[in-house]
Amino acid sequence: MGKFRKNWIILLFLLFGMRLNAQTEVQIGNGTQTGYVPLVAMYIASYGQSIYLNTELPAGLITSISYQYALSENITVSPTTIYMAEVSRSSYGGNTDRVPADSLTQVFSGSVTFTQGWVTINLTTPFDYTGDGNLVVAYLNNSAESLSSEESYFYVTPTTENMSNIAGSWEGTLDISNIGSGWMTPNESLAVRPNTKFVFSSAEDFCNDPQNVTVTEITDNSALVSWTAPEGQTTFGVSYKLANANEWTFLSNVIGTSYTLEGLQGLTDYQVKVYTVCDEESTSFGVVKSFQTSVSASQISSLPYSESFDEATSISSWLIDNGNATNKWYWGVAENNTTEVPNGGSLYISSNGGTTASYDNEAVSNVFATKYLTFSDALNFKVSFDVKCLGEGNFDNLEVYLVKGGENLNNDNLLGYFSGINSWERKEFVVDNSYANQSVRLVLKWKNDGNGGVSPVQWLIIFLLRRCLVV
Ligand SMILES: [Ca+2]
Ligand SMILES: [Ca+2]
Repeated sequence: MGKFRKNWIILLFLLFGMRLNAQTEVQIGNGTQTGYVPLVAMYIASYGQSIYLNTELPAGLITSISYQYALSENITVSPTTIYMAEVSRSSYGGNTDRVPADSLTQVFSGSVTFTQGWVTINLTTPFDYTGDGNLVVAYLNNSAESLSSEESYFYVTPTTENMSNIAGSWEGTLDISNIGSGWMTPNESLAVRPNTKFVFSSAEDFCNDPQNVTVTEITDNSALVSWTAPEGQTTFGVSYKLANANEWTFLSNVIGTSYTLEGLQGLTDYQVKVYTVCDEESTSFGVVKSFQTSVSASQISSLPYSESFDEATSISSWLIDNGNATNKWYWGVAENNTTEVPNGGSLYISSNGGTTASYDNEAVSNVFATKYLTFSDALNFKVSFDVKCLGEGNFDNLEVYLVKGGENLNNDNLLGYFSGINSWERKEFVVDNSYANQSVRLVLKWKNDGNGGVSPVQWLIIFLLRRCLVV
């Protein structure tokens, strides 16, 4: 997390004592009663807004916000998303009256742990508050679980007008652009505000992120990350991780504005983070970029090609793109149609980490598994595979594409879609020599909508892809 340039501020104080207030802390409220703004921890999701008047606040860059947590029991709210906006209003009307989502700016996204006392949240994106309007702060708790059985959590201070609003949900996460009136109570405007502290910082005290971070020259095993230095800064930190990993791996401190990532794997999604190292104690929050390495020669197979999905180590020759979907492709052993291979595996959709070949038919998913091939010279090519797949008609099904060169998935390269198949069936397709002598992608797409459909969907696919002549 970012820190402020403490040393520099102390130095400034020594040199120019008048500038001690380069960082200003403002506290709003010192009440001793407790309440449930900015969040309701009992509910699985909640959304609180509070208004702070421009007569109470200075103008400046807001770099942190603190709330006074009252309980001895700690809670971790993850994900927490905090938004701010400058508004003309100074209060809320009815229970569903809120500052709309499209006028809010996201200033924090991450996990927040509340322990008894003041808890400070350093904003991931500082908010430039001009002071022309009043400040609204919105706190979205989408933890998707009840974090406490208590009913009030924060020290709050009464106000004459309704200066807060809170909505909660027992049933699902909240979409701030569509809170609606159908959510369970509490859904009300309140004449209290949480006791709150803001830190205002002048812009030059803040350790700024690098700008224009880009990832270029991406190969199957390397990529060049480059950036523009903020004024006066020369040193930057670079970390990276697999896109679906939690922990960042620190690579190096760099003096300069580029760094080459090496030793990467082909067809793999990565994230790289670049941050400014302002001094020994302070770094910026960092800018994160995502990229995918290209296919490596060893991942491109020539014909004849077949895959039984029995060797787990072969998975890296396929590109699996599950995005953030609940129903994911797995290369596992829950199903196997190559019965001559005991404990063999298959490629299937699972919503439970590969344990069973079954899907959650309420979680909309579009996921892809791709194999890169080179086709040689032949008049025709045959693709065949075994499939077992229930699903739901045209709504939840497997689509199989054979895609040339730079083409996108479309109806012309769709071989077929499959559902309602409850025992193994072999499917065969023949394509013509327009595929000859070029690179081809075999793409398996699983899609399902948000309701209906038979689970478990099960399939096992054996691809037996051969050059063949058809007369
Ligand atoms: Ca198999
Ligand atoms: Ca469905």
